[in-house]
Amino acid sequence: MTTLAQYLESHATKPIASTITTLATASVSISHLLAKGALAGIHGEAGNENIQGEAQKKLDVISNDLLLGALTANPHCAGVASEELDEISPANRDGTLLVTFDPLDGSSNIDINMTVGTIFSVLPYHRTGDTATEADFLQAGSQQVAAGYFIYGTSTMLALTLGKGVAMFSFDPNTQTYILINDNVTISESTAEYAINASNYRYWLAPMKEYIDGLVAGDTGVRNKDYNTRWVAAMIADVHRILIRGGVFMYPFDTKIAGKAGKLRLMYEANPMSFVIEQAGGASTDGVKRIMDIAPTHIHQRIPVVLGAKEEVAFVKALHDKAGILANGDKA
Ligand code: AFP
Repeated sequence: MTTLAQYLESHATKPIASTITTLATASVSISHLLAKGALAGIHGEAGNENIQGEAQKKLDVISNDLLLGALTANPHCAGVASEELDEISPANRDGTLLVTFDPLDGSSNIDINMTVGTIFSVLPYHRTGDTATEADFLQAGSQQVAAGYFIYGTSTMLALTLGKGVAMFSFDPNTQTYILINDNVTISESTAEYAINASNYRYWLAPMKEYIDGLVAGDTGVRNKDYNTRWVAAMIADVHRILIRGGVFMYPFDTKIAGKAGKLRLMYEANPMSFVIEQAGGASTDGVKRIMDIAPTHIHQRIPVVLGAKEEVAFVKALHDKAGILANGDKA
């Protein structure tokens, strides 16, 4: 039996091991709060809006504060950026790492007792000034040194990549430790299961409509096989399902909200999940480009996401290429 501490000891540098341990400790507190649910008085709205203009749940705020407090106290952490906070938080001047996180992905699921999770990404800090600034965070996903998520479902689990495959851990409530259950998580290149919010169909670009039309047509269409749909409406749960049993997840470019290319955030959701999926043998694109090659322009940037089984991701990209779609959704 290998604990997370033992795994980190043999697979990670000291700063990375320490940072992941800090994240894991905070995740245990979040998991305990979630387990108490309504009894802890944490259901409902906190009455604020985050930078994305969404209502914050009480537990979003609590989880954010827990992670922020723990990470800024870690001497290896030079700065922290949270999906819930407008500004980045500079931390320790001698730190060598930057951490971004979505404290509670899928938080609209809390009140209905469904799966939520914490997504994190760890980047190197290349000292440019006295303390970390937003510009220091704007690195492509390919620069990540670690990423993963804690999923609070029927059990609490951690999926972690340090850039050499993906390891899966399960939280043992008896010993209060994460135990390694799979040190080489892989996903199949092909699949017959896809995840998308089809209510946005009319807002999609033509290649995405063409792709989904093909899947819906099943064995009577161009793909010659029947597909199944799953949509939890929490990226964390949809991506976890793909890691466990394969599939493709999409939140594509849409014109629903003017000026926003997609719903998901590059720095808090798309990059860390792309790193995990690629390290498990899958692929990830915004339709035009590999997500981890995108140079971020803003810490809260949103982008379209298509990730999972390689065959499907390549098929979607080929349709976008054929249609001459550019990165901003325009046609060439
Ligand atoms: P919340 O964290 O605000 O609940 O959003 C979750 C999420 O960003 C992502 O995890 C889901 O895939 C996506 O929203 C679901 O969005 P729709 O409600 O538009 O299907």
